[in-house]
Amino acid sequence: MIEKINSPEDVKKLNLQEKEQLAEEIRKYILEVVSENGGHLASNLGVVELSIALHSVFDLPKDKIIWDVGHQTYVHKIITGRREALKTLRKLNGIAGFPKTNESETDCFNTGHSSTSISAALGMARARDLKGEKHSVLAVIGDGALTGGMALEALNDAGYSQSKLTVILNDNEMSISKNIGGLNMLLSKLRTKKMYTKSNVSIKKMLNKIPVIGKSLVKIIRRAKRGIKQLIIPKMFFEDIGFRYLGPVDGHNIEQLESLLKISKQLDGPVIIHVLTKKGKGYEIAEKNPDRFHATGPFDIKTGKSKKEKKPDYSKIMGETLVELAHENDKIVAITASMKDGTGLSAFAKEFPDRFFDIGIAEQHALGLAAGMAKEGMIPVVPIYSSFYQRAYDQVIHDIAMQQLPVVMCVDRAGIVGADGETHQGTLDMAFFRLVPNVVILAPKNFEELKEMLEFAVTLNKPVVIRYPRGGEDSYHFKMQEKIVLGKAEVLKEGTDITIVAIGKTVARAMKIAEKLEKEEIQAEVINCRFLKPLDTQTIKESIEKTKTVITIEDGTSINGLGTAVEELIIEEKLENIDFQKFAYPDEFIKHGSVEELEKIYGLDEENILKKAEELIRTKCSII
Ligand SMILES: Cc1ncc(C[n+]2csc(CCOP(=O)(O)OP(=O)(O)O)c2C)c(N)n1
Repeated sequence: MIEKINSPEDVKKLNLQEKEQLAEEIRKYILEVVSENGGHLASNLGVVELSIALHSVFDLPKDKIIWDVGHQTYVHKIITGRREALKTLRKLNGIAGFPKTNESETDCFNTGHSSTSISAALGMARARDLKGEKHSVLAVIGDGALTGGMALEALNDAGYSQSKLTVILNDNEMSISKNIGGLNMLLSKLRTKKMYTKSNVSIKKMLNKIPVIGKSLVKIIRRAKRGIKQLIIPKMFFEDIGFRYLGPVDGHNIEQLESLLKISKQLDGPVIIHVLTKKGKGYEIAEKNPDRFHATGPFDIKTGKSKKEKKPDYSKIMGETLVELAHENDKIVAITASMKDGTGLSAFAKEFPDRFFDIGIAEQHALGLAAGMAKEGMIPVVPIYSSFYQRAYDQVIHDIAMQQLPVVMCVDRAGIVGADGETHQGTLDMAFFRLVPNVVILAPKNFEELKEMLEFAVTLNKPVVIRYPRGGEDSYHFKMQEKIVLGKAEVLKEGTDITIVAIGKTVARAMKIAEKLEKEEIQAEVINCRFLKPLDTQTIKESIEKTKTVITIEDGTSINGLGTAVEELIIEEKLENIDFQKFAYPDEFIKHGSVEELEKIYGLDEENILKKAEELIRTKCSII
């Protein structure tokens, strides 16, 4: 069946039984691809029937479907002509793990970060109305993503607007871990309502409730069985804020789903369809461990075991260190925006349940909450992925930095993250944090330094950022480790020919390059910057004055990072006749691919930097 599906039209032609068979085949195929390439498994297995039903009822690209987060679009990609391409999922030059408007006209809006879909859908609905067009606009949003402030802001506006749009609430009771919060309590009440079935809709009540009735709706209702008793529209929350609530409906029953989708198509005004799904559906191992299979690397289908050996990573080291520090200091609390496992906080949550707060996918609130707790004497540690810190920028500025509150902002997944691509690359954080007054910015060269930086940060009594990358430390063995002193860099190797200033994970690369240069009798001085802010201008200046040649290496954008800081220093200190080269990512969004591939493409690999450093020295010598 799946081999015959090259477009949504092919799905529309199938009868119910064939669609059910297709669902099973799609599941098997996704399992095969994700077990090879890695990716978001459980969420995709949960939306197979929903995606088939959506493509059966709506016509893309005329109708618009915006997928919140967008990690659950593999089924949609298969149906919309990308079945074979899915084998290249998340690979360099392959298809992306998220919707991309440049990949297909059926991907109408790029997503990757949570809780944006209802705003964008309402925007499209309003534009449609202003242009006098007639088509459907839908947002598919998970119960996790609904905890994000932006989704709630959009619901508030959409309910009041009375614009025609449909919100599909894909409720699987899970964010990455178990979903939490007051809204989850509301949803669990709604879940216990009698499920929608085609046959329990009362025609009479339906006709009274629905303001606009299209001919096709009348047909659907005529087809509904006799003896229909109940229309399930609980008068709760969603109805009160202006939505028509339909459901709950079994998200694995294509017939029921199509029936409700067709009804929503006929309704004017905002509609919310409450769809109940099971994360990981159809693959028992994922059904039992939906959090582990939310996003996974390659794994063995039979056992579910990861194909790669699990090594310690920066997140784990941060989490373990925090547990140790929290034993000594009862003021330390940890806050996560729905990323307990990803940020290494699971152990902390177990050890200190009263000092651990999972606050939903709500980075802004996480930082606001941290500010409040810090004001009252606590020391909040808030690990959030670099690209999600973008959400909370004003909270960093307005709530934390301006009041100089001692919040420790751990920026996880800083730098290039790889396969998740442009929405998830953490290349901007150094640039945007550096702009903020009062904030101290650190980056460790290895695990040991991360531990010491965290220990330093929780006693500093200032807003602190510690950024560290995804994955493990470099295999380079550092022979020394100086104590962390505010604003002091660490000179790891002395030299007279070239200064290499590096930060975070790039320090190991700088050392390897310096050792190779040494073999050519070029003496490099390597400075582990440690603090992007306050920068150790004294140490860097003295080194540049000595070598007259400097390169900077950083895993962030070339704008307003380490390179910019050193450039400013050269100008401000009026250092003359300096050869300077910056190694950083360009001013663009970096697509998906492995970290190694992307580093090579953008010239941050050891080989390229070494070559460029040699060229710099050679030109300098030839001039002399
Ligand atoms: C702003 C932001 N913060 C965190 C994440 C990481 N994240 C990706 S999916 C997800 C959980 C989404 O849960 P839900 O919306 O219920 O979808 P499900 O995976 O359960 O289908 C989270 C926290 C993100 N994508 N964006």
